[in-house]
Amino acid sequence: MSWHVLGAGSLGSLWAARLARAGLPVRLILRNPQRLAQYRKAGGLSLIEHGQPARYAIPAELPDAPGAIQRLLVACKAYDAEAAIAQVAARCAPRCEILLLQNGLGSQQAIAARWPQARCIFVSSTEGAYREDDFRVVFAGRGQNWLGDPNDAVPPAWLAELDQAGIAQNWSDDILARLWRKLALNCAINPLTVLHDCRNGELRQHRPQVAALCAELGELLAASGQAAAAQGLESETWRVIEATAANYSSMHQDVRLGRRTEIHYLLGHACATADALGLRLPRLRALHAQLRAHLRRHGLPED
Ligand code: NAD
Ligand code: KPL
Repeated sequence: MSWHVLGAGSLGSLWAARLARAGLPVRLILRNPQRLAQYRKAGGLSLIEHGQPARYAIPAELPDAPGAIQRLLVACKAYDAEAAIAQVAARCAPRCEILLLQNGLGSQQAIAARWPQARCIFVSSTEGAYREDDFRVVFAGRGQNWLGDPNDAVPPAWLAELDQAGIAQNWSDDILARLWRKLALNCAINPLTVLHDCRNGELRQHRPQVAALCAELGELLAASGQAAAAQGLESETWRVIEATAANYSSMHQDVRLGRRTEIHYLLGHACATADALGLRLPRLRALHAQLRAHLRRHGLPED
């Protein structure tokens, strides 16, 4: 059974290259004929590991190509994922499996609700990759991929293919807790690095602000039925800040490069959930408003 990879950006290329390297059947789905022509000209996907590039001539096709899709890995940004799946939905087999690599929360639930016949598997990844150029991706940080299905605890048999491909994986019986925890960490760190225009480690100078946000995020997690994900949130936030002290957060990098952020699926999702639960959380809401104003001033979408 083929892996169809929708979105040949950083993470999509990282997954596709490793699957192909292990001899597993993979096909890339590119968004339009121009991208397909550029890909063919590049001669395949290049993955750079430890400074060494290797090229993989993975077959690529357009969304409306013939052939049923049984297993779809969606590696678009959260704001593009649903529309991208809609372009291939007619090709999806009745019990198609859709792996969703998006950060934050909200896009996964919208997709699962729109295609209830598919099995949607949510993925929380701590791996790091970035695009050096079109179809040239650097594997920048080893990590873990947590996979889970909120509606079905039985792991799929093909997890063994990920092991075969050297893709670090763990099946989670509570993937929503993992995604909520990562969302909370991202909400406590990323917006402040944008507003203070600083590296993660420089948040040490804003300790009370980080602490106050962690307290409200903990309250939100507990009220959302994620009490376990709320445990020790502030100490883990500081651990992550120390471990990534020299780095700029992904949101900081997006803003600096003039790219749309995933704010809607991070702080936006946190504030929308707080609204639905009738929670006040004034610091989180103020942070959301400040970040939106900052994005507006930089000519970037506010959601
Ligand atoms: P990216 O921008 O590098 O790649 C997204 C790709 O999707 C782009 O190539 C884009 O052209 C493509 N795309 C968008 N719409 C499409 C469509 N309709 N049809 C086909 N292709 C389409 O993004 P990324 O960094 O790989 O991130 C993907 C997701 O993974 C995000 O939610 C991100 O937060 C998450 N994530 C990324 C990393 C990382 O290190 N890059 C780590 C953890 C999580
Ligand atoms: O995931 C991150 C990001 O930059 O998006 C970390 C390093 C955890 C900071 O929130």
